Order: sequence, then C-alpha cells, then structure tokens
Amino acid sequence: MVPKGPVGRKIAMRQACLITLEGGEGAGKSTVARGLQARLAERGVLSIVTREPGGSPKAEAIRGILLSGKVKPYGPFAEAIMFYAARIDHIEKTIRPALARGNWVISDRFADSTRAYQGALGKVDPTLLGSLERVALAGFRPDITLILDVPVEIGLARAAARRGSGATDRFESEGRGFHARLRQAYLEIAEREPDRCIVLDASLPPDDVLEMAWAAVEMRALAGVSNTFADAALQ
Ligand code: T5A
Repeated sequence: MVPKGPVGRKIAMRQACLITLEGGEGAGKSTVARGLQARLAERGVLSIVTREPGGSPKAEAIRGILLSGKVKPYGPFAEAIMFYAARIDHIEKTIRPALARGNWVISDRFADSTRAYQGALGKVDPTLLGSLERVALAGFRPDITLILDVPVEIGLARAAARRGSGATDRFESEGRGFHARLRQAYLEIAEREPDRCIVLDASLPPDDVLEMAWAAVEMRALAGVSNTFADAALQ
C-alpha cells in the first residue's frame, strides 16, 4: 500500500532493501559493508550490518562450529545444511525484523556463499542444493548482490595481513586452486543473475571500491527514491 503524505498525496516509498556482499577471502566485504552503511546514514537511511555465517545468537554459535572445521568430515552437503540452519535463524531473528522496521540490511555473505563454496567447490549436486535453497528461503532473496572480485593472491594476502599471527580458519586454509575456482564460481553466479548481481573490481583502493559499490546501490536500489528519505516525493 502506498502511504499518504501530510497533504494526502501519495509518497513514492521505497521498501527497505537487503544488500548482500559476496566474494572470496579478504575481498573487502566487511570494509564495503561499513562504508555503505555510512553512505546510507548520510541519506537518512537507517541500516544494520550483519554477516553469515552468523548474524543472530544461534547462528553465531553455528558459525563457531563451522569455521572450526568440525563439520568438514561429514562432507559439503552436511556443511550446506548447517549453513542453512544458521541462515534460517539469521533471516527470522535479524533480517526480517530489521526490514519490517524499515531498516536496510547489509549482509556480509548470504546464500551465494553456499552456492559457491559448498556447491561449485564442494560439488554438492546442484539439484540437491537448489532444493535446499528453495525450501529454506521460500523465495526470499536479496534485492541487490555486490560481488567483490579480486585476484586470488590479493584476497589471500589481505586476509592474512588482517589475521596477523592468528590461525587460518577452515576455508582460508584451502589451497590456491580452491580460491581460483571460487572466484570463477562467483563470476558464473553473476552471469546467471544479472538483475540481482553486480561484479565490482575489488582490487582497487578501498575508496574506489566503495565509490563503485555506492554507485551500484544508488542505481539499483535508490533510483527514484531520493525524495523518500529527504522530502517525500509527491506524485
Ligand atoms: N562460507 C560462508 C561458506 O563456506 N558457505 C556459506 O554459506 C557461508 C555464508 C566465513 C567463511 O565461511 C565460508 C566462507 C568463508 O570462508 P569469515 O571469517 O566471515 O568466514 O571470512 P570472509 O567472509 O571471507 O571475510 P574476510 O574477513 O576474510 O574478508 P572480507 O570481509 O572480504 O575483507 P575485509 O573487509 O575484512 O578486508 C580484509 C583486509 O583487507 C583490507 C582490510 O583493511 C582488511 O585488512 N582491505 C583492503 N586493502 C586494500 N584495498 C582494498 N580495496 C581493501 N579492502 C579491504
């Protein structure tokens, strides 16, 4: 339903959006998430930044188990089920309530990570993974997905620099070939769903990447709604 303005005319109201950030290790997703949140705030748009696996207390508990590598011996389909168990709780406890309040949601990873890591790399049967996604998400999907694309060496070097002397997690410790295939998997997802996905060259300096990310959000999600958050566009 289109809400009425103070003088009874219709206001062009844009629903709150779910923006997901995807890409390999150290691509700069968390950095872009914070930058986008700041840009939205400048426009008067409230948002939350969240992450997967995690983003709600129960999903964070599952994150600990998954990243410790304890599920790895059970195989990639078992990992996919665990990622979805976390995702369902994340959606119900964090994402949907935020969207319902009118807040935008910026999620550092979402379902494309399962498609890329457990699907393309773990070789889980695409039909099986597709069925899991359909049942778990029931049509719920991001409005816009930014895929941060970086050469493997750059991503791993960034992740290692940020980690310092800390141990690598379950996925960072995979070989170079794994991360190259991962990059390809994301590019293929973007090719299949161009209406939702935008690939950004994330090897550029952080300010440039944020500029591109913001331009994409403005073009895809804020187009025609600038007045919604400023002075209510009257139709
Ligand atoms: N996973 C996840 C699955 O297998 N299946 C799933 O379904 C899901 C949801 C999550 C792991 O779980 C896997 C994928 C992952 O392996 P995580 O700890 O959340 O693990 O790790 P990542 O999501 O990979 O995130 P990272 O923390 O490794 O990297 P980010 O967020 O992409 O990068 P960021 O922003 O922290 O930046 C890393 C470093 O690089 C610098 C930053 O300052 C930081 O030091 N940096 C830049 N430097 C130069 N130029 C730029 N443009 C830069 N941008 C950032």
